[in-house]
Amino acid sequence: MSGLSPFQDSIAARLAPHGLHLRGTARFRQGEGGPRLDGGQTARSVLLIGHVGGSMWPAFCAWRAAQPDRGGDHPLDRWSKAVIGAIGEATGATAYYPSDPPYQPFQRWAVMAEGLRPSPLGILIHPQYGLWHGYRGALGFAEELDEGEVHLSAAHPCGTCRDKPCLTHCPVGAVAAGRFDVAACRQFLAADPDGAHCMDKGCLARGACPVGPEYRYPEGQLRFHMQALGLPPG
Ligand code: B12
Ligand code: SF4
Ligand code: SF4
Repeated sequence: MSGLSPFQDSIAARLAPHGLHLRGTARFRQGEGGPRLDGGQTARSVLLIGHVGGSMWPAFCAWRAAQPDRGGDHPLDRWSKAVIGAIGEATGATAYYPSDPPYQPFQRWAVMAEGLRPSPLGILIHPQYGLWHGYRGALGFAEELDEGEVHLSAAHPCGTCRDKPCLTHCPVGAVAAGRFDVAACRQFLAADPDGAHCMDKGCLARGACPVGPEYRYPEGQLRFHMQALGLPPG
């Protein structure tokens, strides 16, 4: 992103040592459904924060190794809150996190802020990073902040992807356009504890996508996300 205000640049600079990126700014007009701020007002701007490829993995692993309990049951959420929460406090923003219920519409915000579109798998595809990116938090402000330049004039990659290998590589057919059979996926993951398939190598459907191979997550990160997906609901 560029064309940012010095304020947004300063937030990007505080995120950089943690391998996190300022992904974009979603702006809301009055009455347009921005999230609620801690003070009770409605946010006019939401800064979206995320990782691209394995960008946050070294900082997260270093933090985790230094925690007596290795970060507890949800270490990535805890790390995200430590990093983004501190920036929120310093800037007077309200912080939101993707895994905190009630779920905030992170994907809708990403569509607004980055112009992304959904892949057949449901997750948003980025023309450069492919399916290898995600969101770690967001900061809400009462002010209208600059939108910055959204560099997404590139065509939606799925529109020109003829064979759509993401739809044919799941060993149990858990993914189809517009549908994700989470029970079938979890059953398969649970029956594959030695990690011969997805647990070790990452979701085969996601891995079949040819966009952004250089952003593919490192092995440790792939395993970490798969273990989280394999947990029973609750
Ligand atoms: C609940 C949840 C799940 C559930 C159920 C997902 C589902 N399909 O219903 C489970 C546990 C199964 C799951 C799995 C995964 N998830 Co998930 N999940 C969420 C979570 C926490 C809430 C989603 C939600 O209900 N939002 C509330 C609604 C109101 O928000 P919204 O933005 O408006 O939601 C829109 C989209 O979700 C979209 N949508 C939802 N489902 C589908 C399905 C299709 C086919 C399409 C086209 C659109 C679509 O329509 C909604 C309405 O506009 C979000 C984080 C968040 N807060 O958004 C992550 C999130 C969506 N998940 C994410 C990811 C990466 C995954 C996994 C790949 C995880 C992994 N371990 O690798 C898998 C695979 C998902 C898949 N193939 O669909 C990322 C997506 C990033 C991206 N690039 O888009 C998010 C944003 C989390 C993050 N930290 O970045 N997830
Ligand atoms: S394999 Fe093709 S259709 Fe599937 S997510 Fe990648 S670009 Fe889109
Ligand atoms: S993790 Fe494996 S079983 Fe689950 S959707 Fe991906 S390819 Fe299918």
